[in-house]
Amino acid sequence: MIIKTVELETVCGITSKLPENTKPEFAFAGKSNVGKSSLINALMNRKSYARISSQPGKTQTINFYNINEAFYYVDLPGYGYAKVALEVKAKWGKMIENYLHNSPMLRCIFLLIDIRHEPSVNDKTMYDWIVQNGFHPVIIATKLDKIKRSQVPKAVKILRTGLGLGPEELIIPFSAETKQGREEIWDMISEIVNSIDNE
Ligand SMILES: Nc1nc2c(ncn2[C@@H]2O[C@H](COP(=O)(O)OP(=O)(O)OP(=O)(O)O)[C@@H](O)[C@H]2O)c(=O)[nH]1
Ligand SMILES: [Mg+2]
Repeated sequence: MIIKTVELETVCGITSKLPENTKPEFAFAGKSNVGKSSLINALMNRKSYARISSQPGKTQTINFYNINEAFYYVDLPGYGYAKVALEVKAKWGKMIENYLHNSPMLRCIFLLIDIRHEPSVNDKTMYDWIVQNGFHPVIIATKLDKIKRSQVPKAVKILRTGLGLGPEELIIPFSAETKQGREEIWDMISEIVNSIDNE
């Protein structure tokens, strides 16, 4: 995919109204620190346009990145970040739920899970929310560079079993370090954008 323009167009906090976008949206959900912002940077061909941090809890707003004036990447706040008051966590949860529920232009949700870990209770809850809202999440197994190549099939299987995925549901292993998996994700996005253009 050729990335011509990238613009952080809208930042939504807990009290902000969601934008009424007219272009397709692709959202990225997952636990805090799993690599959502890093994946978005890779998909924008930018090193650090989306702020990333080794400290979990970096992205605390819903950030809409306008790509090529054609579609949006939506960076969601990470869940499961321990150092935040329960009250704030609940508000983030509501904010994410509200977004899933009230976004007519949302076309695809990528759910990111660290390839090294079994899905957590929060991951499963997020997966269920997505499905309950009528979407089929695409699972991205992040930080692929952190495990040996020989361990990948087993790790993917653990994710599949942990989330209770069917054989037709997709898991794409990805590394923000090596960019492995990026083409596959880009292809998927292009296909959806093109199918909408041709409607
Ligand atoms: N080795 C490796 N490190 C990664 C990868 N992706 C992200 N990281 C690192 O993981 C940390 C968290 O990455 P972020 O992209 O900020 O994670 P996030 O999911 O946006 O986190 P929040 O905004 O807190 O929800 C950073 O130190 C990144 O450099 C990857 O594919 N490989
Ligand atoms: Mg982030």
